Amino acid sequence: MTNQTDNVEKELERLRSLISDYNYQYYVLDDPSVPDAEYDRLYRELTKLESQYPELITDDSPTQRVGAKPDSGFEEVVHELPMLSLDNAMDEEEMVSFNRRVSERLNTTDDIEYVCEPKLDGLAISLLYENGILTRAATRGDGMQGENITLNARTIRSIPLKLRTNKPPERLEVRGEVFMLKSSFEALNEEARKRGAKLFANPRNAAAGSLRQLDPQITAKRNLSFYAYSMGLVSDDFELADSHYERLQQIKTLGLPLSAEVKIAQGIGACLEYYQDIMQRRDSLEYEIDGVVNKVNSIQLQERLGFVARAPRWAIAHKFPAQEEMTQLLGVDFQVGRTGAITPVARLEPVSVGGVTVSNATLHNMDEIERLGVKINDYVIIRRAGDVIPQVVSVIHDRRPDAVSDIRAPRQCPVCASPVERAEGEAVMRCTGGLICSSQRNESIKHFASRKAMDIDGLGDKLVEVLTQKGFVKSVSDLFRVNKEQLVSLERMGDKSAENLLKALEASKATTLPKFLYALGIREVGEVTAKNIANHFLTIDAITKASEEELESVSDVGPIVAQHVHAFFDNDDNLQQIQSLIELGVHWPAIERKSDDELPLKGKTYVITGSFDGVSRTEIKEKLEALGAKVSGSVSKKTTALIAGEKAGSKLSKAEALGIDVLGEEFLEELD
Ligand code: 5U1
Repeated sequence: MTNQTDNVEKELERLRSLISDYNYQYYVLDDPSVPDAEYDRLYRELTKLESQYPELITDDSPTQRVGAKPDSGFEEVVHELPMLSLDNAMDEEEMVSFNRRVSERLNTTDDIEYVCEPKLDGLAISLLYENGILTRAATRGDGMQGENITLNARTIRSIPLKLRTNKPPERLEVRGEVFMLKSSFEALNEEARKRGAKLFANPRNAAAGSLRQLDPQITAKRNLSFYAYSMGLVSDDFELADSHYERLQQIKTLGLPLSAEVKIAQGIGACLEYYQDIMQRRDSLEYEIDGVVNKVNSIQLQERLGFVARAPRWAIAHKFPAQEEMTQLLGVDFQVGRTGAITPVARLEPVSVGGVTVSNATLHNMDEIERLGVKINDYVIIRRAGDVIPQVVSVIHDRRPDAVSDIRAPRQCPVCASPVERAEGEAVMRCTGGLICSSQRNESIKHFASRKAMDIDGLGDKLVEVLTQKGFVKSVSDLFRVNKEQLVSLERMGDKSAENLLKALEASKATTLPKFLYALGIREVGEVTAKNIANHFLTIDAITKASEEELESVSDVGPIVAQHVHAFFDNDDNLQQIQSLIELGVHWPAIERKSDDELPLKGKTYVITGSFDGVSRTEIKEKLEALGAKVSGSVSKKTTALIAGEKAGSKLSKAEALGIDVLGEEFLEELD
């Protein structure tokens, strides 16, 4: 080997090792030590050097995650040790019976030590490392035989291609779950919705669909995640720990990620507490879970307990109440939104889903109806997860009644009878009535009054409906023209409430340009885009006069958004409304031009956890970023502060342990 090649190899090794360390800190320790930009810089450096010396590229290099599409489908893989399934406990009583059976078999009255883990709603896979290198990944399949998905598993960034040890075992099989973060799922569906493409019903289906792609390039784009939960085959040269918990720590030391929620519980009482606690925090977790897995911790006791059929006697899945239920589709209503978008909404035979009665669910658009193949009177599966609007996820074709009827797209707006149009390549139907359409008008007024827009305290959706029905309000500017006499004439509106509403209307006139712009309800202009446009042009006058080209120079504004903004201000009625609002007293302070360095949160790093009233974590992130801050996924010494909402979990404990400032919802108001 020449001296130069020797040096290049050393440099390649240095870069790969640094990238591997950063990956480990990010995915396994959940504690990144370098900013993304530094990671990207090293990655680019490695790619460049490898392109100059292709003969020195190794299969375990981080640049080699995405390979070429194989010629044929997935090969079969026989699991040397079957991949077991888990028995389920559907309620506390069944959990108590499970614990009793364990105690009786072990002939003990002492508390059993369990390990509690979240039951991730994903797909079980097996990863085989031979001499430290990932050589094969396989799906669980039927437990005996799965499919070889190595090329796809290699694209998952949290799965190391090489174990972090100098003395790797000859063979080590790690088992765990591939899943999709809720945020990745939402982004994937949002992008599909924009393209009018098929939506995934839930993160699990999205993960399954992504893992079973024949082209690894597609899987690579899907942002899948992995958490390990056990070992399978292990060669004799590896010294296994005596407890499940310690074995998980061994897996972690080797570079594979675990859920941060894995805990030891002494006795069944502690298992049930863990279950209740994590169920409470379920919506604020970054991934979907459908229960808790409880495992006897001691391996010796596990061995004494053994198996029945294909499930271990030492483990059980304590399931959460279902988020999906079956019901009948009674009819479909078409709702018209503020921008004219017409959404089919399923009217359902009311059904309780996880304790909440659901009688409506979204069907998104006509493409989705076609994809589902759903007809009126069909039995359907509906799903309710977190705060998201319930949705119809599938049809039970086997139960189709004789009398079903097609769902027909309306040709006319169901509210104002204006023609409905559907632009080429768009999945969404729209009412062309504009502000003639009372539904569009009402929805625009509701949006204008809402908290993140003009924030008119006490003017909720119901009251807007009443004011428009009575004919007191026909446009957003009319809101500032209502008088006390009109208000007290409304049902259940006393003198005091009327005065309070008038005061709130008056107070709302003092706003900011970004909020005002957002309140106008321009298509595709959310809070962040409104802020970017306002900060770019500084005055409403400049915004109304901006060309599409000028609008496109604003960060985050592409040709479509620019077109919508331009079209909005090209409309005389809209300009008239703005003029009236200003004449009626709506005002805002002038914006001073700020360079990036002057952004108020420049140099600060925040972590967001838990849930917040009326605002998603993504929205908070976007706001912080617009003010120059960085938002990180995990708390570390470098975190400026943790912004904690309801049901904050491990991130809050970590911030407290590190003495990091914890800020509440009030902080978000300061950002406005
Ligand atoms: N968290 C977790 N999920 N899960 C699934 N642990 C776990 N363990 C499993 C399965 C099927 O099986 C082992 C108990 C054998």
